[in-house]
Amino acid sequence: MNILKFDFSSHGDDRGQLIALEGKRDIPFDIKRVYYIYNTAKGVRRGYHAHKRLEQILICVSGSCKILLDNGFETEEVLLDDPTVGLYISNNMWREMYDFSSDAVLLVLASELYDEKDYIREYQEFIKFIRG
Ligand code: T46
Repeated sequence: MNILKFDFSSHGDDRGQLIALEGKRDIPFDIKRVYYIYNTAKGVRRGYHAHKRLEQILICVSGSCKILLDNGFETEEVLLDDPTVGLYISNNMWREMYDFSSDAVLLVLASELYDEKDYIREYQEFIKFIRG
């Protein structure tokens, strides 16, 4: 599977690091929504859905977690453990997030406002949607 990751440049000095992300410059879409996942209990696995339209960038800004990507034909596991790296997730991609470290903060930049109708939450429905 073709995994698209973005390497963000960090403005570092003796005070520490700062990363700024601008829609359509540092990432390929306008940012309409930001959310973050934190305080994830040990052993939790979440996600289990795909989106019909939504595109997102996932950045583990603290700690680490793993992402399973499934395009309906192939799967790939991606480790996110670096705040300078963003994982692009296109529409029509099943995702699961797991192995969160206790300090993990998963920041998500989204191309659309929240819309429950955009979710495909049943795996078999996803496979039908992809394969026609
Ligand atoms: C995704 C992965 C990476 C809202 O009210 N607004 C929002 O913008 C979001 C994202 C969620 N919610 C509500 C809906 C649920 O009642 O927050 C609750 C938890 O959402 P969900 O169970 O969908 O969380 P995850 O971790 O399974 O999935 C989330 C995103 O929903 C999803 O788009 O790609 O993170």
